[in-house]
Amino acid sequence: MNQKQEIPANTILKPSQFFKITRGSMEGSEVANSQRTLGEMASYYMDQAALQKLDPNEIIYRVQSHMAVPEGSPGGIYFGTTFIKPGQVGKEYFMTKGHFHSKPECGEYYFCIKGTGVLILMNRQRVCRGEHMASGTLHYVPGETAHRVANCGNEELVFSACWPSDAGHNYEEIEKNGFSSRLLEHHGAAQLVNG
Ligand code: S6P
Ligand code: ZN
Repeated sequence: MNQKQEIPANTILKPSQFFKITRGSMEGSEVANSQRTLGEMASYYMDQAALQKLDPNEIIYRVQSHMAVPEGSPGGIYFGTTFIKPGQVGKEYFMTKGHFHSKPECGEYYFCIKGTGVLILMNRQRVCRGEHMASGTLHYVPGETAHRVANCGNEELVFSACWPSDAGHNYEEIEKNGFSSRLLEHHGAAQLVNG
């Protein structure tokens, strides 16, 4: 949490937080870091035999975020960058867990810094669609829509996001029921496939 000191009128402050536009990385005392290993996401992948052959300690993605107000505060917005490694579990590309928002009507912006991937969106009727991500693509995630990103390229996929500070994360629903489609490699190309 940020303890903001009172700033005298007309002060022009030096910037204290940084966003490296070409890399997507964030720097500053208020930047928080988190990561997800393959082991933590074991149940999310389809091919459990392929999963057993991989290192459960491998970090699949990491997230940097700047949350200027306490989590859950109405009216604020958060900013973050996600870095997903390239790779597959069998035919399934490395991906984020994915979630609905706890306040389900909250939307979110995603924009891609580098790499290639697919933003997978699933509505409340469990119908999925995908949007290609590449450097410069901008994506609006509507409310009531689960969102997950899979990296189908050969390099790290980096994207940034902006979301309401009271959106929250409902991971339980995806943990329990998954997405209705998966991003799988088929003859070298990425395809969204039911299942
Ligand atoms: C937050 C936003 C992203 C994700 C991040 C990791 O609302 O959608 O910052 O948190 O991409 O994905 P996940 O599904 O593990 O939170
Ligand atoms: Zn979100």
